[in-house]
Parts: sequence; C-alpha cells; structure tokens
Amino acid sequence: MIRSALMNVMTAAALKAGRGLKRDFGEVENLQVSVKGPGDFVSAADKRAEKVLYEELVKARPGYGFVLEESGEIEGPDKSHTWIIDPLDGTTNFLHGLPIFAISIGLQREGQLVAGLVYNPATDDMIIAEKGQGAYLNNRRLRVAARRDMGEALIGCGIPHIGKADGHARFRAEFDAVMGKAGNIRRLGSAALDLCFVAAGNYDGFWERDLQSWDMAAGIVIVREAGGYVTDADGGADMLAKGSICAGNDAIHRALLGLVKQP
Ligand code: 2AM
Ligand code: CA
Repeated sequence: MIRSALMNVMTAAALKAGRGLKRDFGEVENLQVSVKGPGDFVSAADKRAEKVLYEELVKARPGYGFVLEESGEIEGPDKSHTWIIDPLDGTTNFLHGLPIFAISIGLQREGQLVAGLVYNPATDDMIIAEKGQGAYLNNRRLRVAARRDMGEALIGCGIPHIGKADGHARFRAEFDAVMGKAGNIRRLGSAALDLCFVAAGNYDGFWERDLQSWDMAAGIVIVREAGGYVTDADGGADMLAKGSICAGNDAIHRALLGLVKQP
C-alpha cells in the first residue's frame, strides 16, 4: 500500500466526495417520481462531488491548478502541479442505477502524470498508483494480465454515444477488426474503471476514442504502475491531447493497436 502524504490527501478527498455520491446513488431509484427527472439530479450530484473534491484538494495543496470536468480549468500560482479530475465517471451507469461509476483524480507534475486515484463508492473499490510505487486495489498490488494470445483475450472498449455520430462508422470498423481476433469484448461505460480493469488483469486490453483528459489521467498512471503499456489509439504518446487510448500488457497492447490504429 502507498502511504505517502500525497496519497493520504487524495484518498481523503475521494472518500469524502464518495460519501455524497453513494447517498445520491441510493436515491436514483426514487427518481421516477421527481419533477425534474434523473438527468438534473445526476448533474447536481456530479457538481456536489466536484465541489467537495476541489475544496479538499485546494485546502491540502494550495496553489495547485485544476482541470475539472464541470468547472473547467482553474489556474493556481503553482504552475508545476495540476489536478485532473472527473467527479463522476460513468454518469450513464449512475443514472441507470448500475454500480459502475467512479471518482477519478490524476495529478500532473511538470507535465508528467505522477499519481492517480479511481474510487468506486458503490463497491468501495479504491485504486491508487504513484509513479514508481506500484498500483493497488485496496491493499492488493495490481499487475496486468499475463495472457499473450489475442484469441484468449478479453478486450474492453468504449462505444460512441448517440451525440457522437461522426465516430460511429470508425467504431464499427474497429469493433469488427477486434471481434475477428479477440476472445471476447466488453463495454462497461466508465473509462476510468476500464483502465483499472486492465491494471488488475480483468481485461487484457482496452481502447476508446473521443475521451477527455479527466476520463483517463488517473487510469493511465494506474495501468503503467501495474506494468501495462498505454498509448493513444493510434500509437502516439499524447493520450490526453489526442483524447484516445489503447492499453494492455506489452503483447496485447501491440496486437490491439494493430487492429484499431489509423495510419
Ligand atoms: P462520463 O460518464 O464522465 O461522461 C464512456 O464511454 C466514457 O465516455 C466514460 O468515461 C464517460 O465519462 C465518457 N463520456 C463523455 N461524454 C459522454 C456522454 N455524453 N455520454 C456517455 N459517456 C460520455
Ligand atoms: Ca468521464
């Protein structure tokens, strides 16, 4: 387990924001009767969680900058540190009562991702990693899967939703290519947790396009610290700017990239 001051700060913030999300998730099933409907409720839960994360982290590390899904960029006097935060990744699952959602907190130092935390309040799974310190799920050290044969691999993916119609044709082509080679495919709906499933060896590989930095920042550190490989979906090194990701152990990452990358 990582017991650094930084990780204590990150876990305390996530646990506090997670308490609110857990309570709100419990309310989701009662929403059929609410006037405004579940969309507004979830959006309010999302904003409340973000506020808690911001307040806790700014108190503990004054000066660090922020990139937040809801509030956007907030610059701080300390230009070398930036938190990259998604207060509720897997919003669609949350809205539908599926317990696959998470808080995601990444930390960039001098432009390098150095720490990541993904916390699912519904299952109490806390996944953490710090550069050079390994990745952990609760107290267990994580390691990517050892499987090297694509024909036996379980590959996670993300499917562009209805608002991203320009990505549908490309996804169909990628899905077709992967379906022809991989053992099987999953789509769970939270990129932050999907990357943790790669780190834990549940998935052998994962790819998704059209993501934001806050969907991936924490998960990237976690996969790397579990011994995995991460690039953007076309094999480049700048996942956050490119907004796409391909992850796995060395063999599956290479094979998956061969199936999905565009020249
Ligand atoms: P979100 O739940 O924070 O929105 C699922 O494919 C991934 O894409 C999730 O990490 C999800 O993050 C992200 N995503 C971004 N915009 C989305 C949207 N409008 N609908 C569904 N998922 C979205
Ligand atoms: Ca997200």
